[in-house]
Amino acid sequence: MDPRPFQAMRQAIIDGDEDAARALAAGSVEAGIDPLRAIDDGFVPGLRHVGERFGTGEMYLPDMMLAARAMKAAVAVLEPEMNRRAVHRAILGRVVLGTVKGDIHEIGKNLVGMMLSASGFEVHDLGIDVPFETFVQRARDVDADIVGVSALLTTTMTGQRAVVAAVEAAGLRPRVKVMVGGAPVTREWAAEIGADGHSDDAAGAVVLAKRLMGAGPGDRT
Ligand code: B1M
Repeated sequence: MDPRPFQAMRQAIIDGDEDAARALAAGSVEAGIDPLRAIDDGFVPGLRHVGERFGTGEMYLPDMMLAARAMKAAVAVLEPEMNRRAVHRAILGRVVLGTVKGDIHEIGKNLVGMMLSASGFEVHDLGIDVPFETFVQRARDVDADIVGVSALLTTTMTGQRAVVAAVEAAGLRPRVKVMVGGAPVTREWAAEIGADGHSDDAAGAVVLAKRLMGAGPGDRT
């Protein structure tokens, strides 16, 4: 496939160009490009580039904010197409999902939520900066099967341990499974905190969630 649209998507995110990102997303839908492919091969590499440059001091917080805004604009255009392509009948399970307390990164968590919904899960998205008790409270309220906890900072990853402990203390485990994810999260970390599994990306999160529901192979931490 012609790599140019993907390069343009990447560049739109690096430039923090919301209008271009939106237009490229719409163009990709018109061209019949799989929205997931547009996200993974086009837009996300742009975010990654900005993150790396931020890490080395070559780009700054406002650059990251603009890139994130452009990314969200693109995803908003792609989401209906993702849902349109979704093929599912029955509800596979209920997932309570959120980004842990102290952490406001939401793009990856939102993608995970979208993919889970598109795959047949009922997703209750608690948003960002979610207190540990809120995960437990909502899991009880909706009779969740899975609690999903995202963390993007090494400083907030510890919050995932607190959520596992809170779910445990509330007597919801082992029926309610806890899955964790986010850029710094590893298999070793998930095992250390007693989570039921982790995934490196949104597609893997779906495989894992299905496995936790007893419906697929998944990746076991
Ligand atoms: Co932030 N930030 N940021 N940031 N930011 C990172 C994470 C960082 C790695 C950049 C860097 O330094 N290179 C760095 C963390 C360093 C560290 O802890 N080791 C960092 C920092 C330092 C910060 C601030 C502290 C900066 C500051 O203020 N000085 C600050 C913290 C704010 C806070 O949370 N309290 C901050 C702020 C921000 C913005 C607000 C500007 C913005 C977020 C906007 C938003 O979300 N609305 C932002 C962004 C955009 C990034 C980068 C550039 C991109 C993150 C992203 O959206 N990636 C990021 C650099 C990077 O990650 N390379 C960076 C794309 C997304 C699709 O991937 O989120 O990894 P990801 O999600 C993936 C997987 O991880 C997985 O699936 C997703 C889809 O494939 N996954 C799960 C995620 N959650 C999952 C849950 C699951 C399963 C899988 O199950 C439940």
